[in-house]
Amino acid sequence: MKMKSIFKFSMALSLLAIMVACQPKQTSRNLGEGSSDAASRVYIAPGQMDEFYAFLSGGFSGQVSVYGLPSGRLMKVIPVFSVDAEKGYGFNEETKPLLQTSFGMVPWDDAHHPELSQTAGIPDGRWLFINGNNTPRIARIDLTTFETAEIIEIPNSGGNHSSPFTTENTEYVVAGTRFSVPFPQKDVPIGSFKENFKGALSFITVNPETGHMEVAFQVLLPAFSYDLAHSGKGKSHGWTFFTSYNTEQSNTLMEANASQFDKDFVAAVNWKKAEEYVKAGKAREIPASYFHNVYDDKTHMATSEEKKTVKVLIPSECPDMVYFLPTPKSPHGVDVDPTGEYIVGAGKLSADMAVHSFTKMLKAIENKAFETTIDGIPVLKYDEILAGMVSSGGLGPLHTEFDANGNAYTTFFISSEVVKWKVGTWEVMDRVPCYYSVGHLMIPGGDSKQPFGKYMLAMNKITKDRYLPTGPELNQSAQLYDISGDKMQLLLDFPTVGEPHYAQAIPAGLVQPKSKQYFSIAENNHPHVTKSEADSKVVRDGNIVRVYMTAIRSHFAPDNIEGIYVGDQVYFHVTNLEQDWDVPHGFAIQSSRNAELLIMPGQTETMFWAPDRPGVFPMYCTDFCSALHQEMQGYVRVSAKGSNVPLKWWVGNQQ
Ligand code: RUQ
Ligand code: CUA
Repeated sequence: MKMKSIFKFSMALSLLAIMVACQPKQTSRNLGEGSSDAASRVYIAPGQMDEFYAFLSGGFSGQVSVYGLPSGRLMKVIPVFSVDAEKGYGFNEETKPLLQTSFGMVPWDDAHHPELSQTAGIPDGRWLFINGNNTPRIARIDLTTFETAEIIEIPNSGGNHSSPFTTENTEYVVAGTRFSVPFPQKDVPIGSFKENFKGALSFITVNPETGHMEVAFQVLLPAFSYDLAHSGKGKSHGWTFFTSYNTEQSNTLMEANASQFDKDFVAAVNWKKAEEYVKAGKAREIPASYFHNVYDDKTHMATSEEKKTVKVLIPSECPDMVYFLPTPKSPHGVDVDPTGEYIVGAGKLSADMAVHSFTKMLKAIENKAFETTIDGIPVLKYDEILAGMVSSGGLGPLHTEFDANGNAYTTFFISSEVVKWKVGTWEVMDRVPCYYSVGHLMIPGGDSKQPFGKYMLAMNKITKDRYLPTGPELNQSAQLYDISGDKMQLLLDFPTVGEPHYAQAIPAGLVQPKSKQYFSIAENNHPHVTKSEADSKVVRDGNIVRVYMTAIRSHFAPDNIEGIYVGDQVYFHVTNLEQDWDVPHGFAIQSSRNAELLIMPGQTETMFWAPDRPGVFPMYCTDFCSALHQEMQGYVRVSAKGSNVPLKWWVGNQQ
């Protein structure tokens, strides 16, 4: 490592420490004039609704939370990669398969980047995708139900961070490995990093009708760390850009060793070209093991399928498919402006931000303006592709989003601020502080062809002194700014669920009309559905007992069961017979080592119960559903193994 860069790097680190330690105390008191005006602009009167749905990732919570903007009101936490006892997600038999992976059932992940599906480059309100980092996966959430509908595992990856950024018509969502890993995964010395490790960039197709995902192909790149991505749009449609760091290819003490080179790369992948190569049979079919899990709204069940191969393209065998764009210095975010012309690489260890021109990039490719070639991938000449530099005076640029008026907004982690600058002239227009140490920011539609603008949400890593203290653990925070004028104005700040790395927002009108109110009982194809109370029953097959139960305000049928023995494996298949909005029923039984069930109207859910001692165990509805909710209860009698209490069930006097 050059002395100069060590110095710069440790300067940045100590600056960060000072900034975090000495942040000025900012309270609503010194927001000064305009603060009451700010309050009125985020105030949604009782009975009124928000203008935008905002989807914030939960980071290490593994979930997505849904907020209304501008109010900042939390409306729902959608369980995605982590089990959620509140909703029975990952505990009931129907959703367990969603969390299956090649490593078995994984009950947690680290979810970073929500990404809305797009049509013609504009968010369309159909689906929300999000990446799982630790066990590389992409999930698809259905925005009619606000539930996780599908999860696909990504093979040959470690730390799926540069994901799931969509292409213009959601042809693909992408996945890039943050941690390069042996390809294929095997037992090799860590020191053989350069020979044995690779970085896979994956392109996952999305079926335009069903949304179903499939790993179409992977592009095998050198073992760098692929950090973030964005797909081209308009003129750059057909390309996806991935940032990389650790082009030094180090495998230890990365904070210093991966910060040596002045420039790392943005990898530009021409996926239309890649498609041609796949069609022409250039892809190698490589053995792999990864899971594809799909939830079906008609059977109300998820199923899991193991996939066994993946198509891999090697750049040295596929010319003109990948280029490296030199970008200073350990870039984090890569963001493409609404026209598709400018590619902003935020070098988190560099003071100025390099903006590349797509037009110049094409010209450099045509003129073969290459600095060198790495593993068959041409490195374009930096000066030939550079559109301009943003000299912001900020430190530690991370992410950029755009408004509809040709402005860009970049977060600076170290100097803890958002800087607004003009696309094309690169001049700085405005800057506002964030409390504290902002990571991502989000403008509704701000990574699309048509930003909806109006608000900017900064998501901050450090909350110290912003809220009443809650012990050592403080929530991360989001801050909402009005960006409709020349100057940004802080309107609101609110704590978040988990650590929101990124968010997306969409006008409510694109989602709200399609929101499902209940599931049709007539169309319920669950294999263990009970469509009417008269059909409720208990069936024994050896030591497996299936309870076909119904729930309706305000009783279960059956609500009394006898003839269950210690050692039985009991499945409660509970169907909620309600056909009305907002009438879920819950189900819980004492001694179950599970969560509750929370069954939507028209849905069937299953709880597994293994009674381990004789007794009479109460069961009840956990969701306040009517004036007689408290009466929605019953009993299950459990007898010693081998006793001869007959199997019986009833509700009311039908015993
Ligand atoms: S990250 S703060 Cu997207 Cu996970 Cu940049
Ligand atoms: Cu059903 Cu409470």
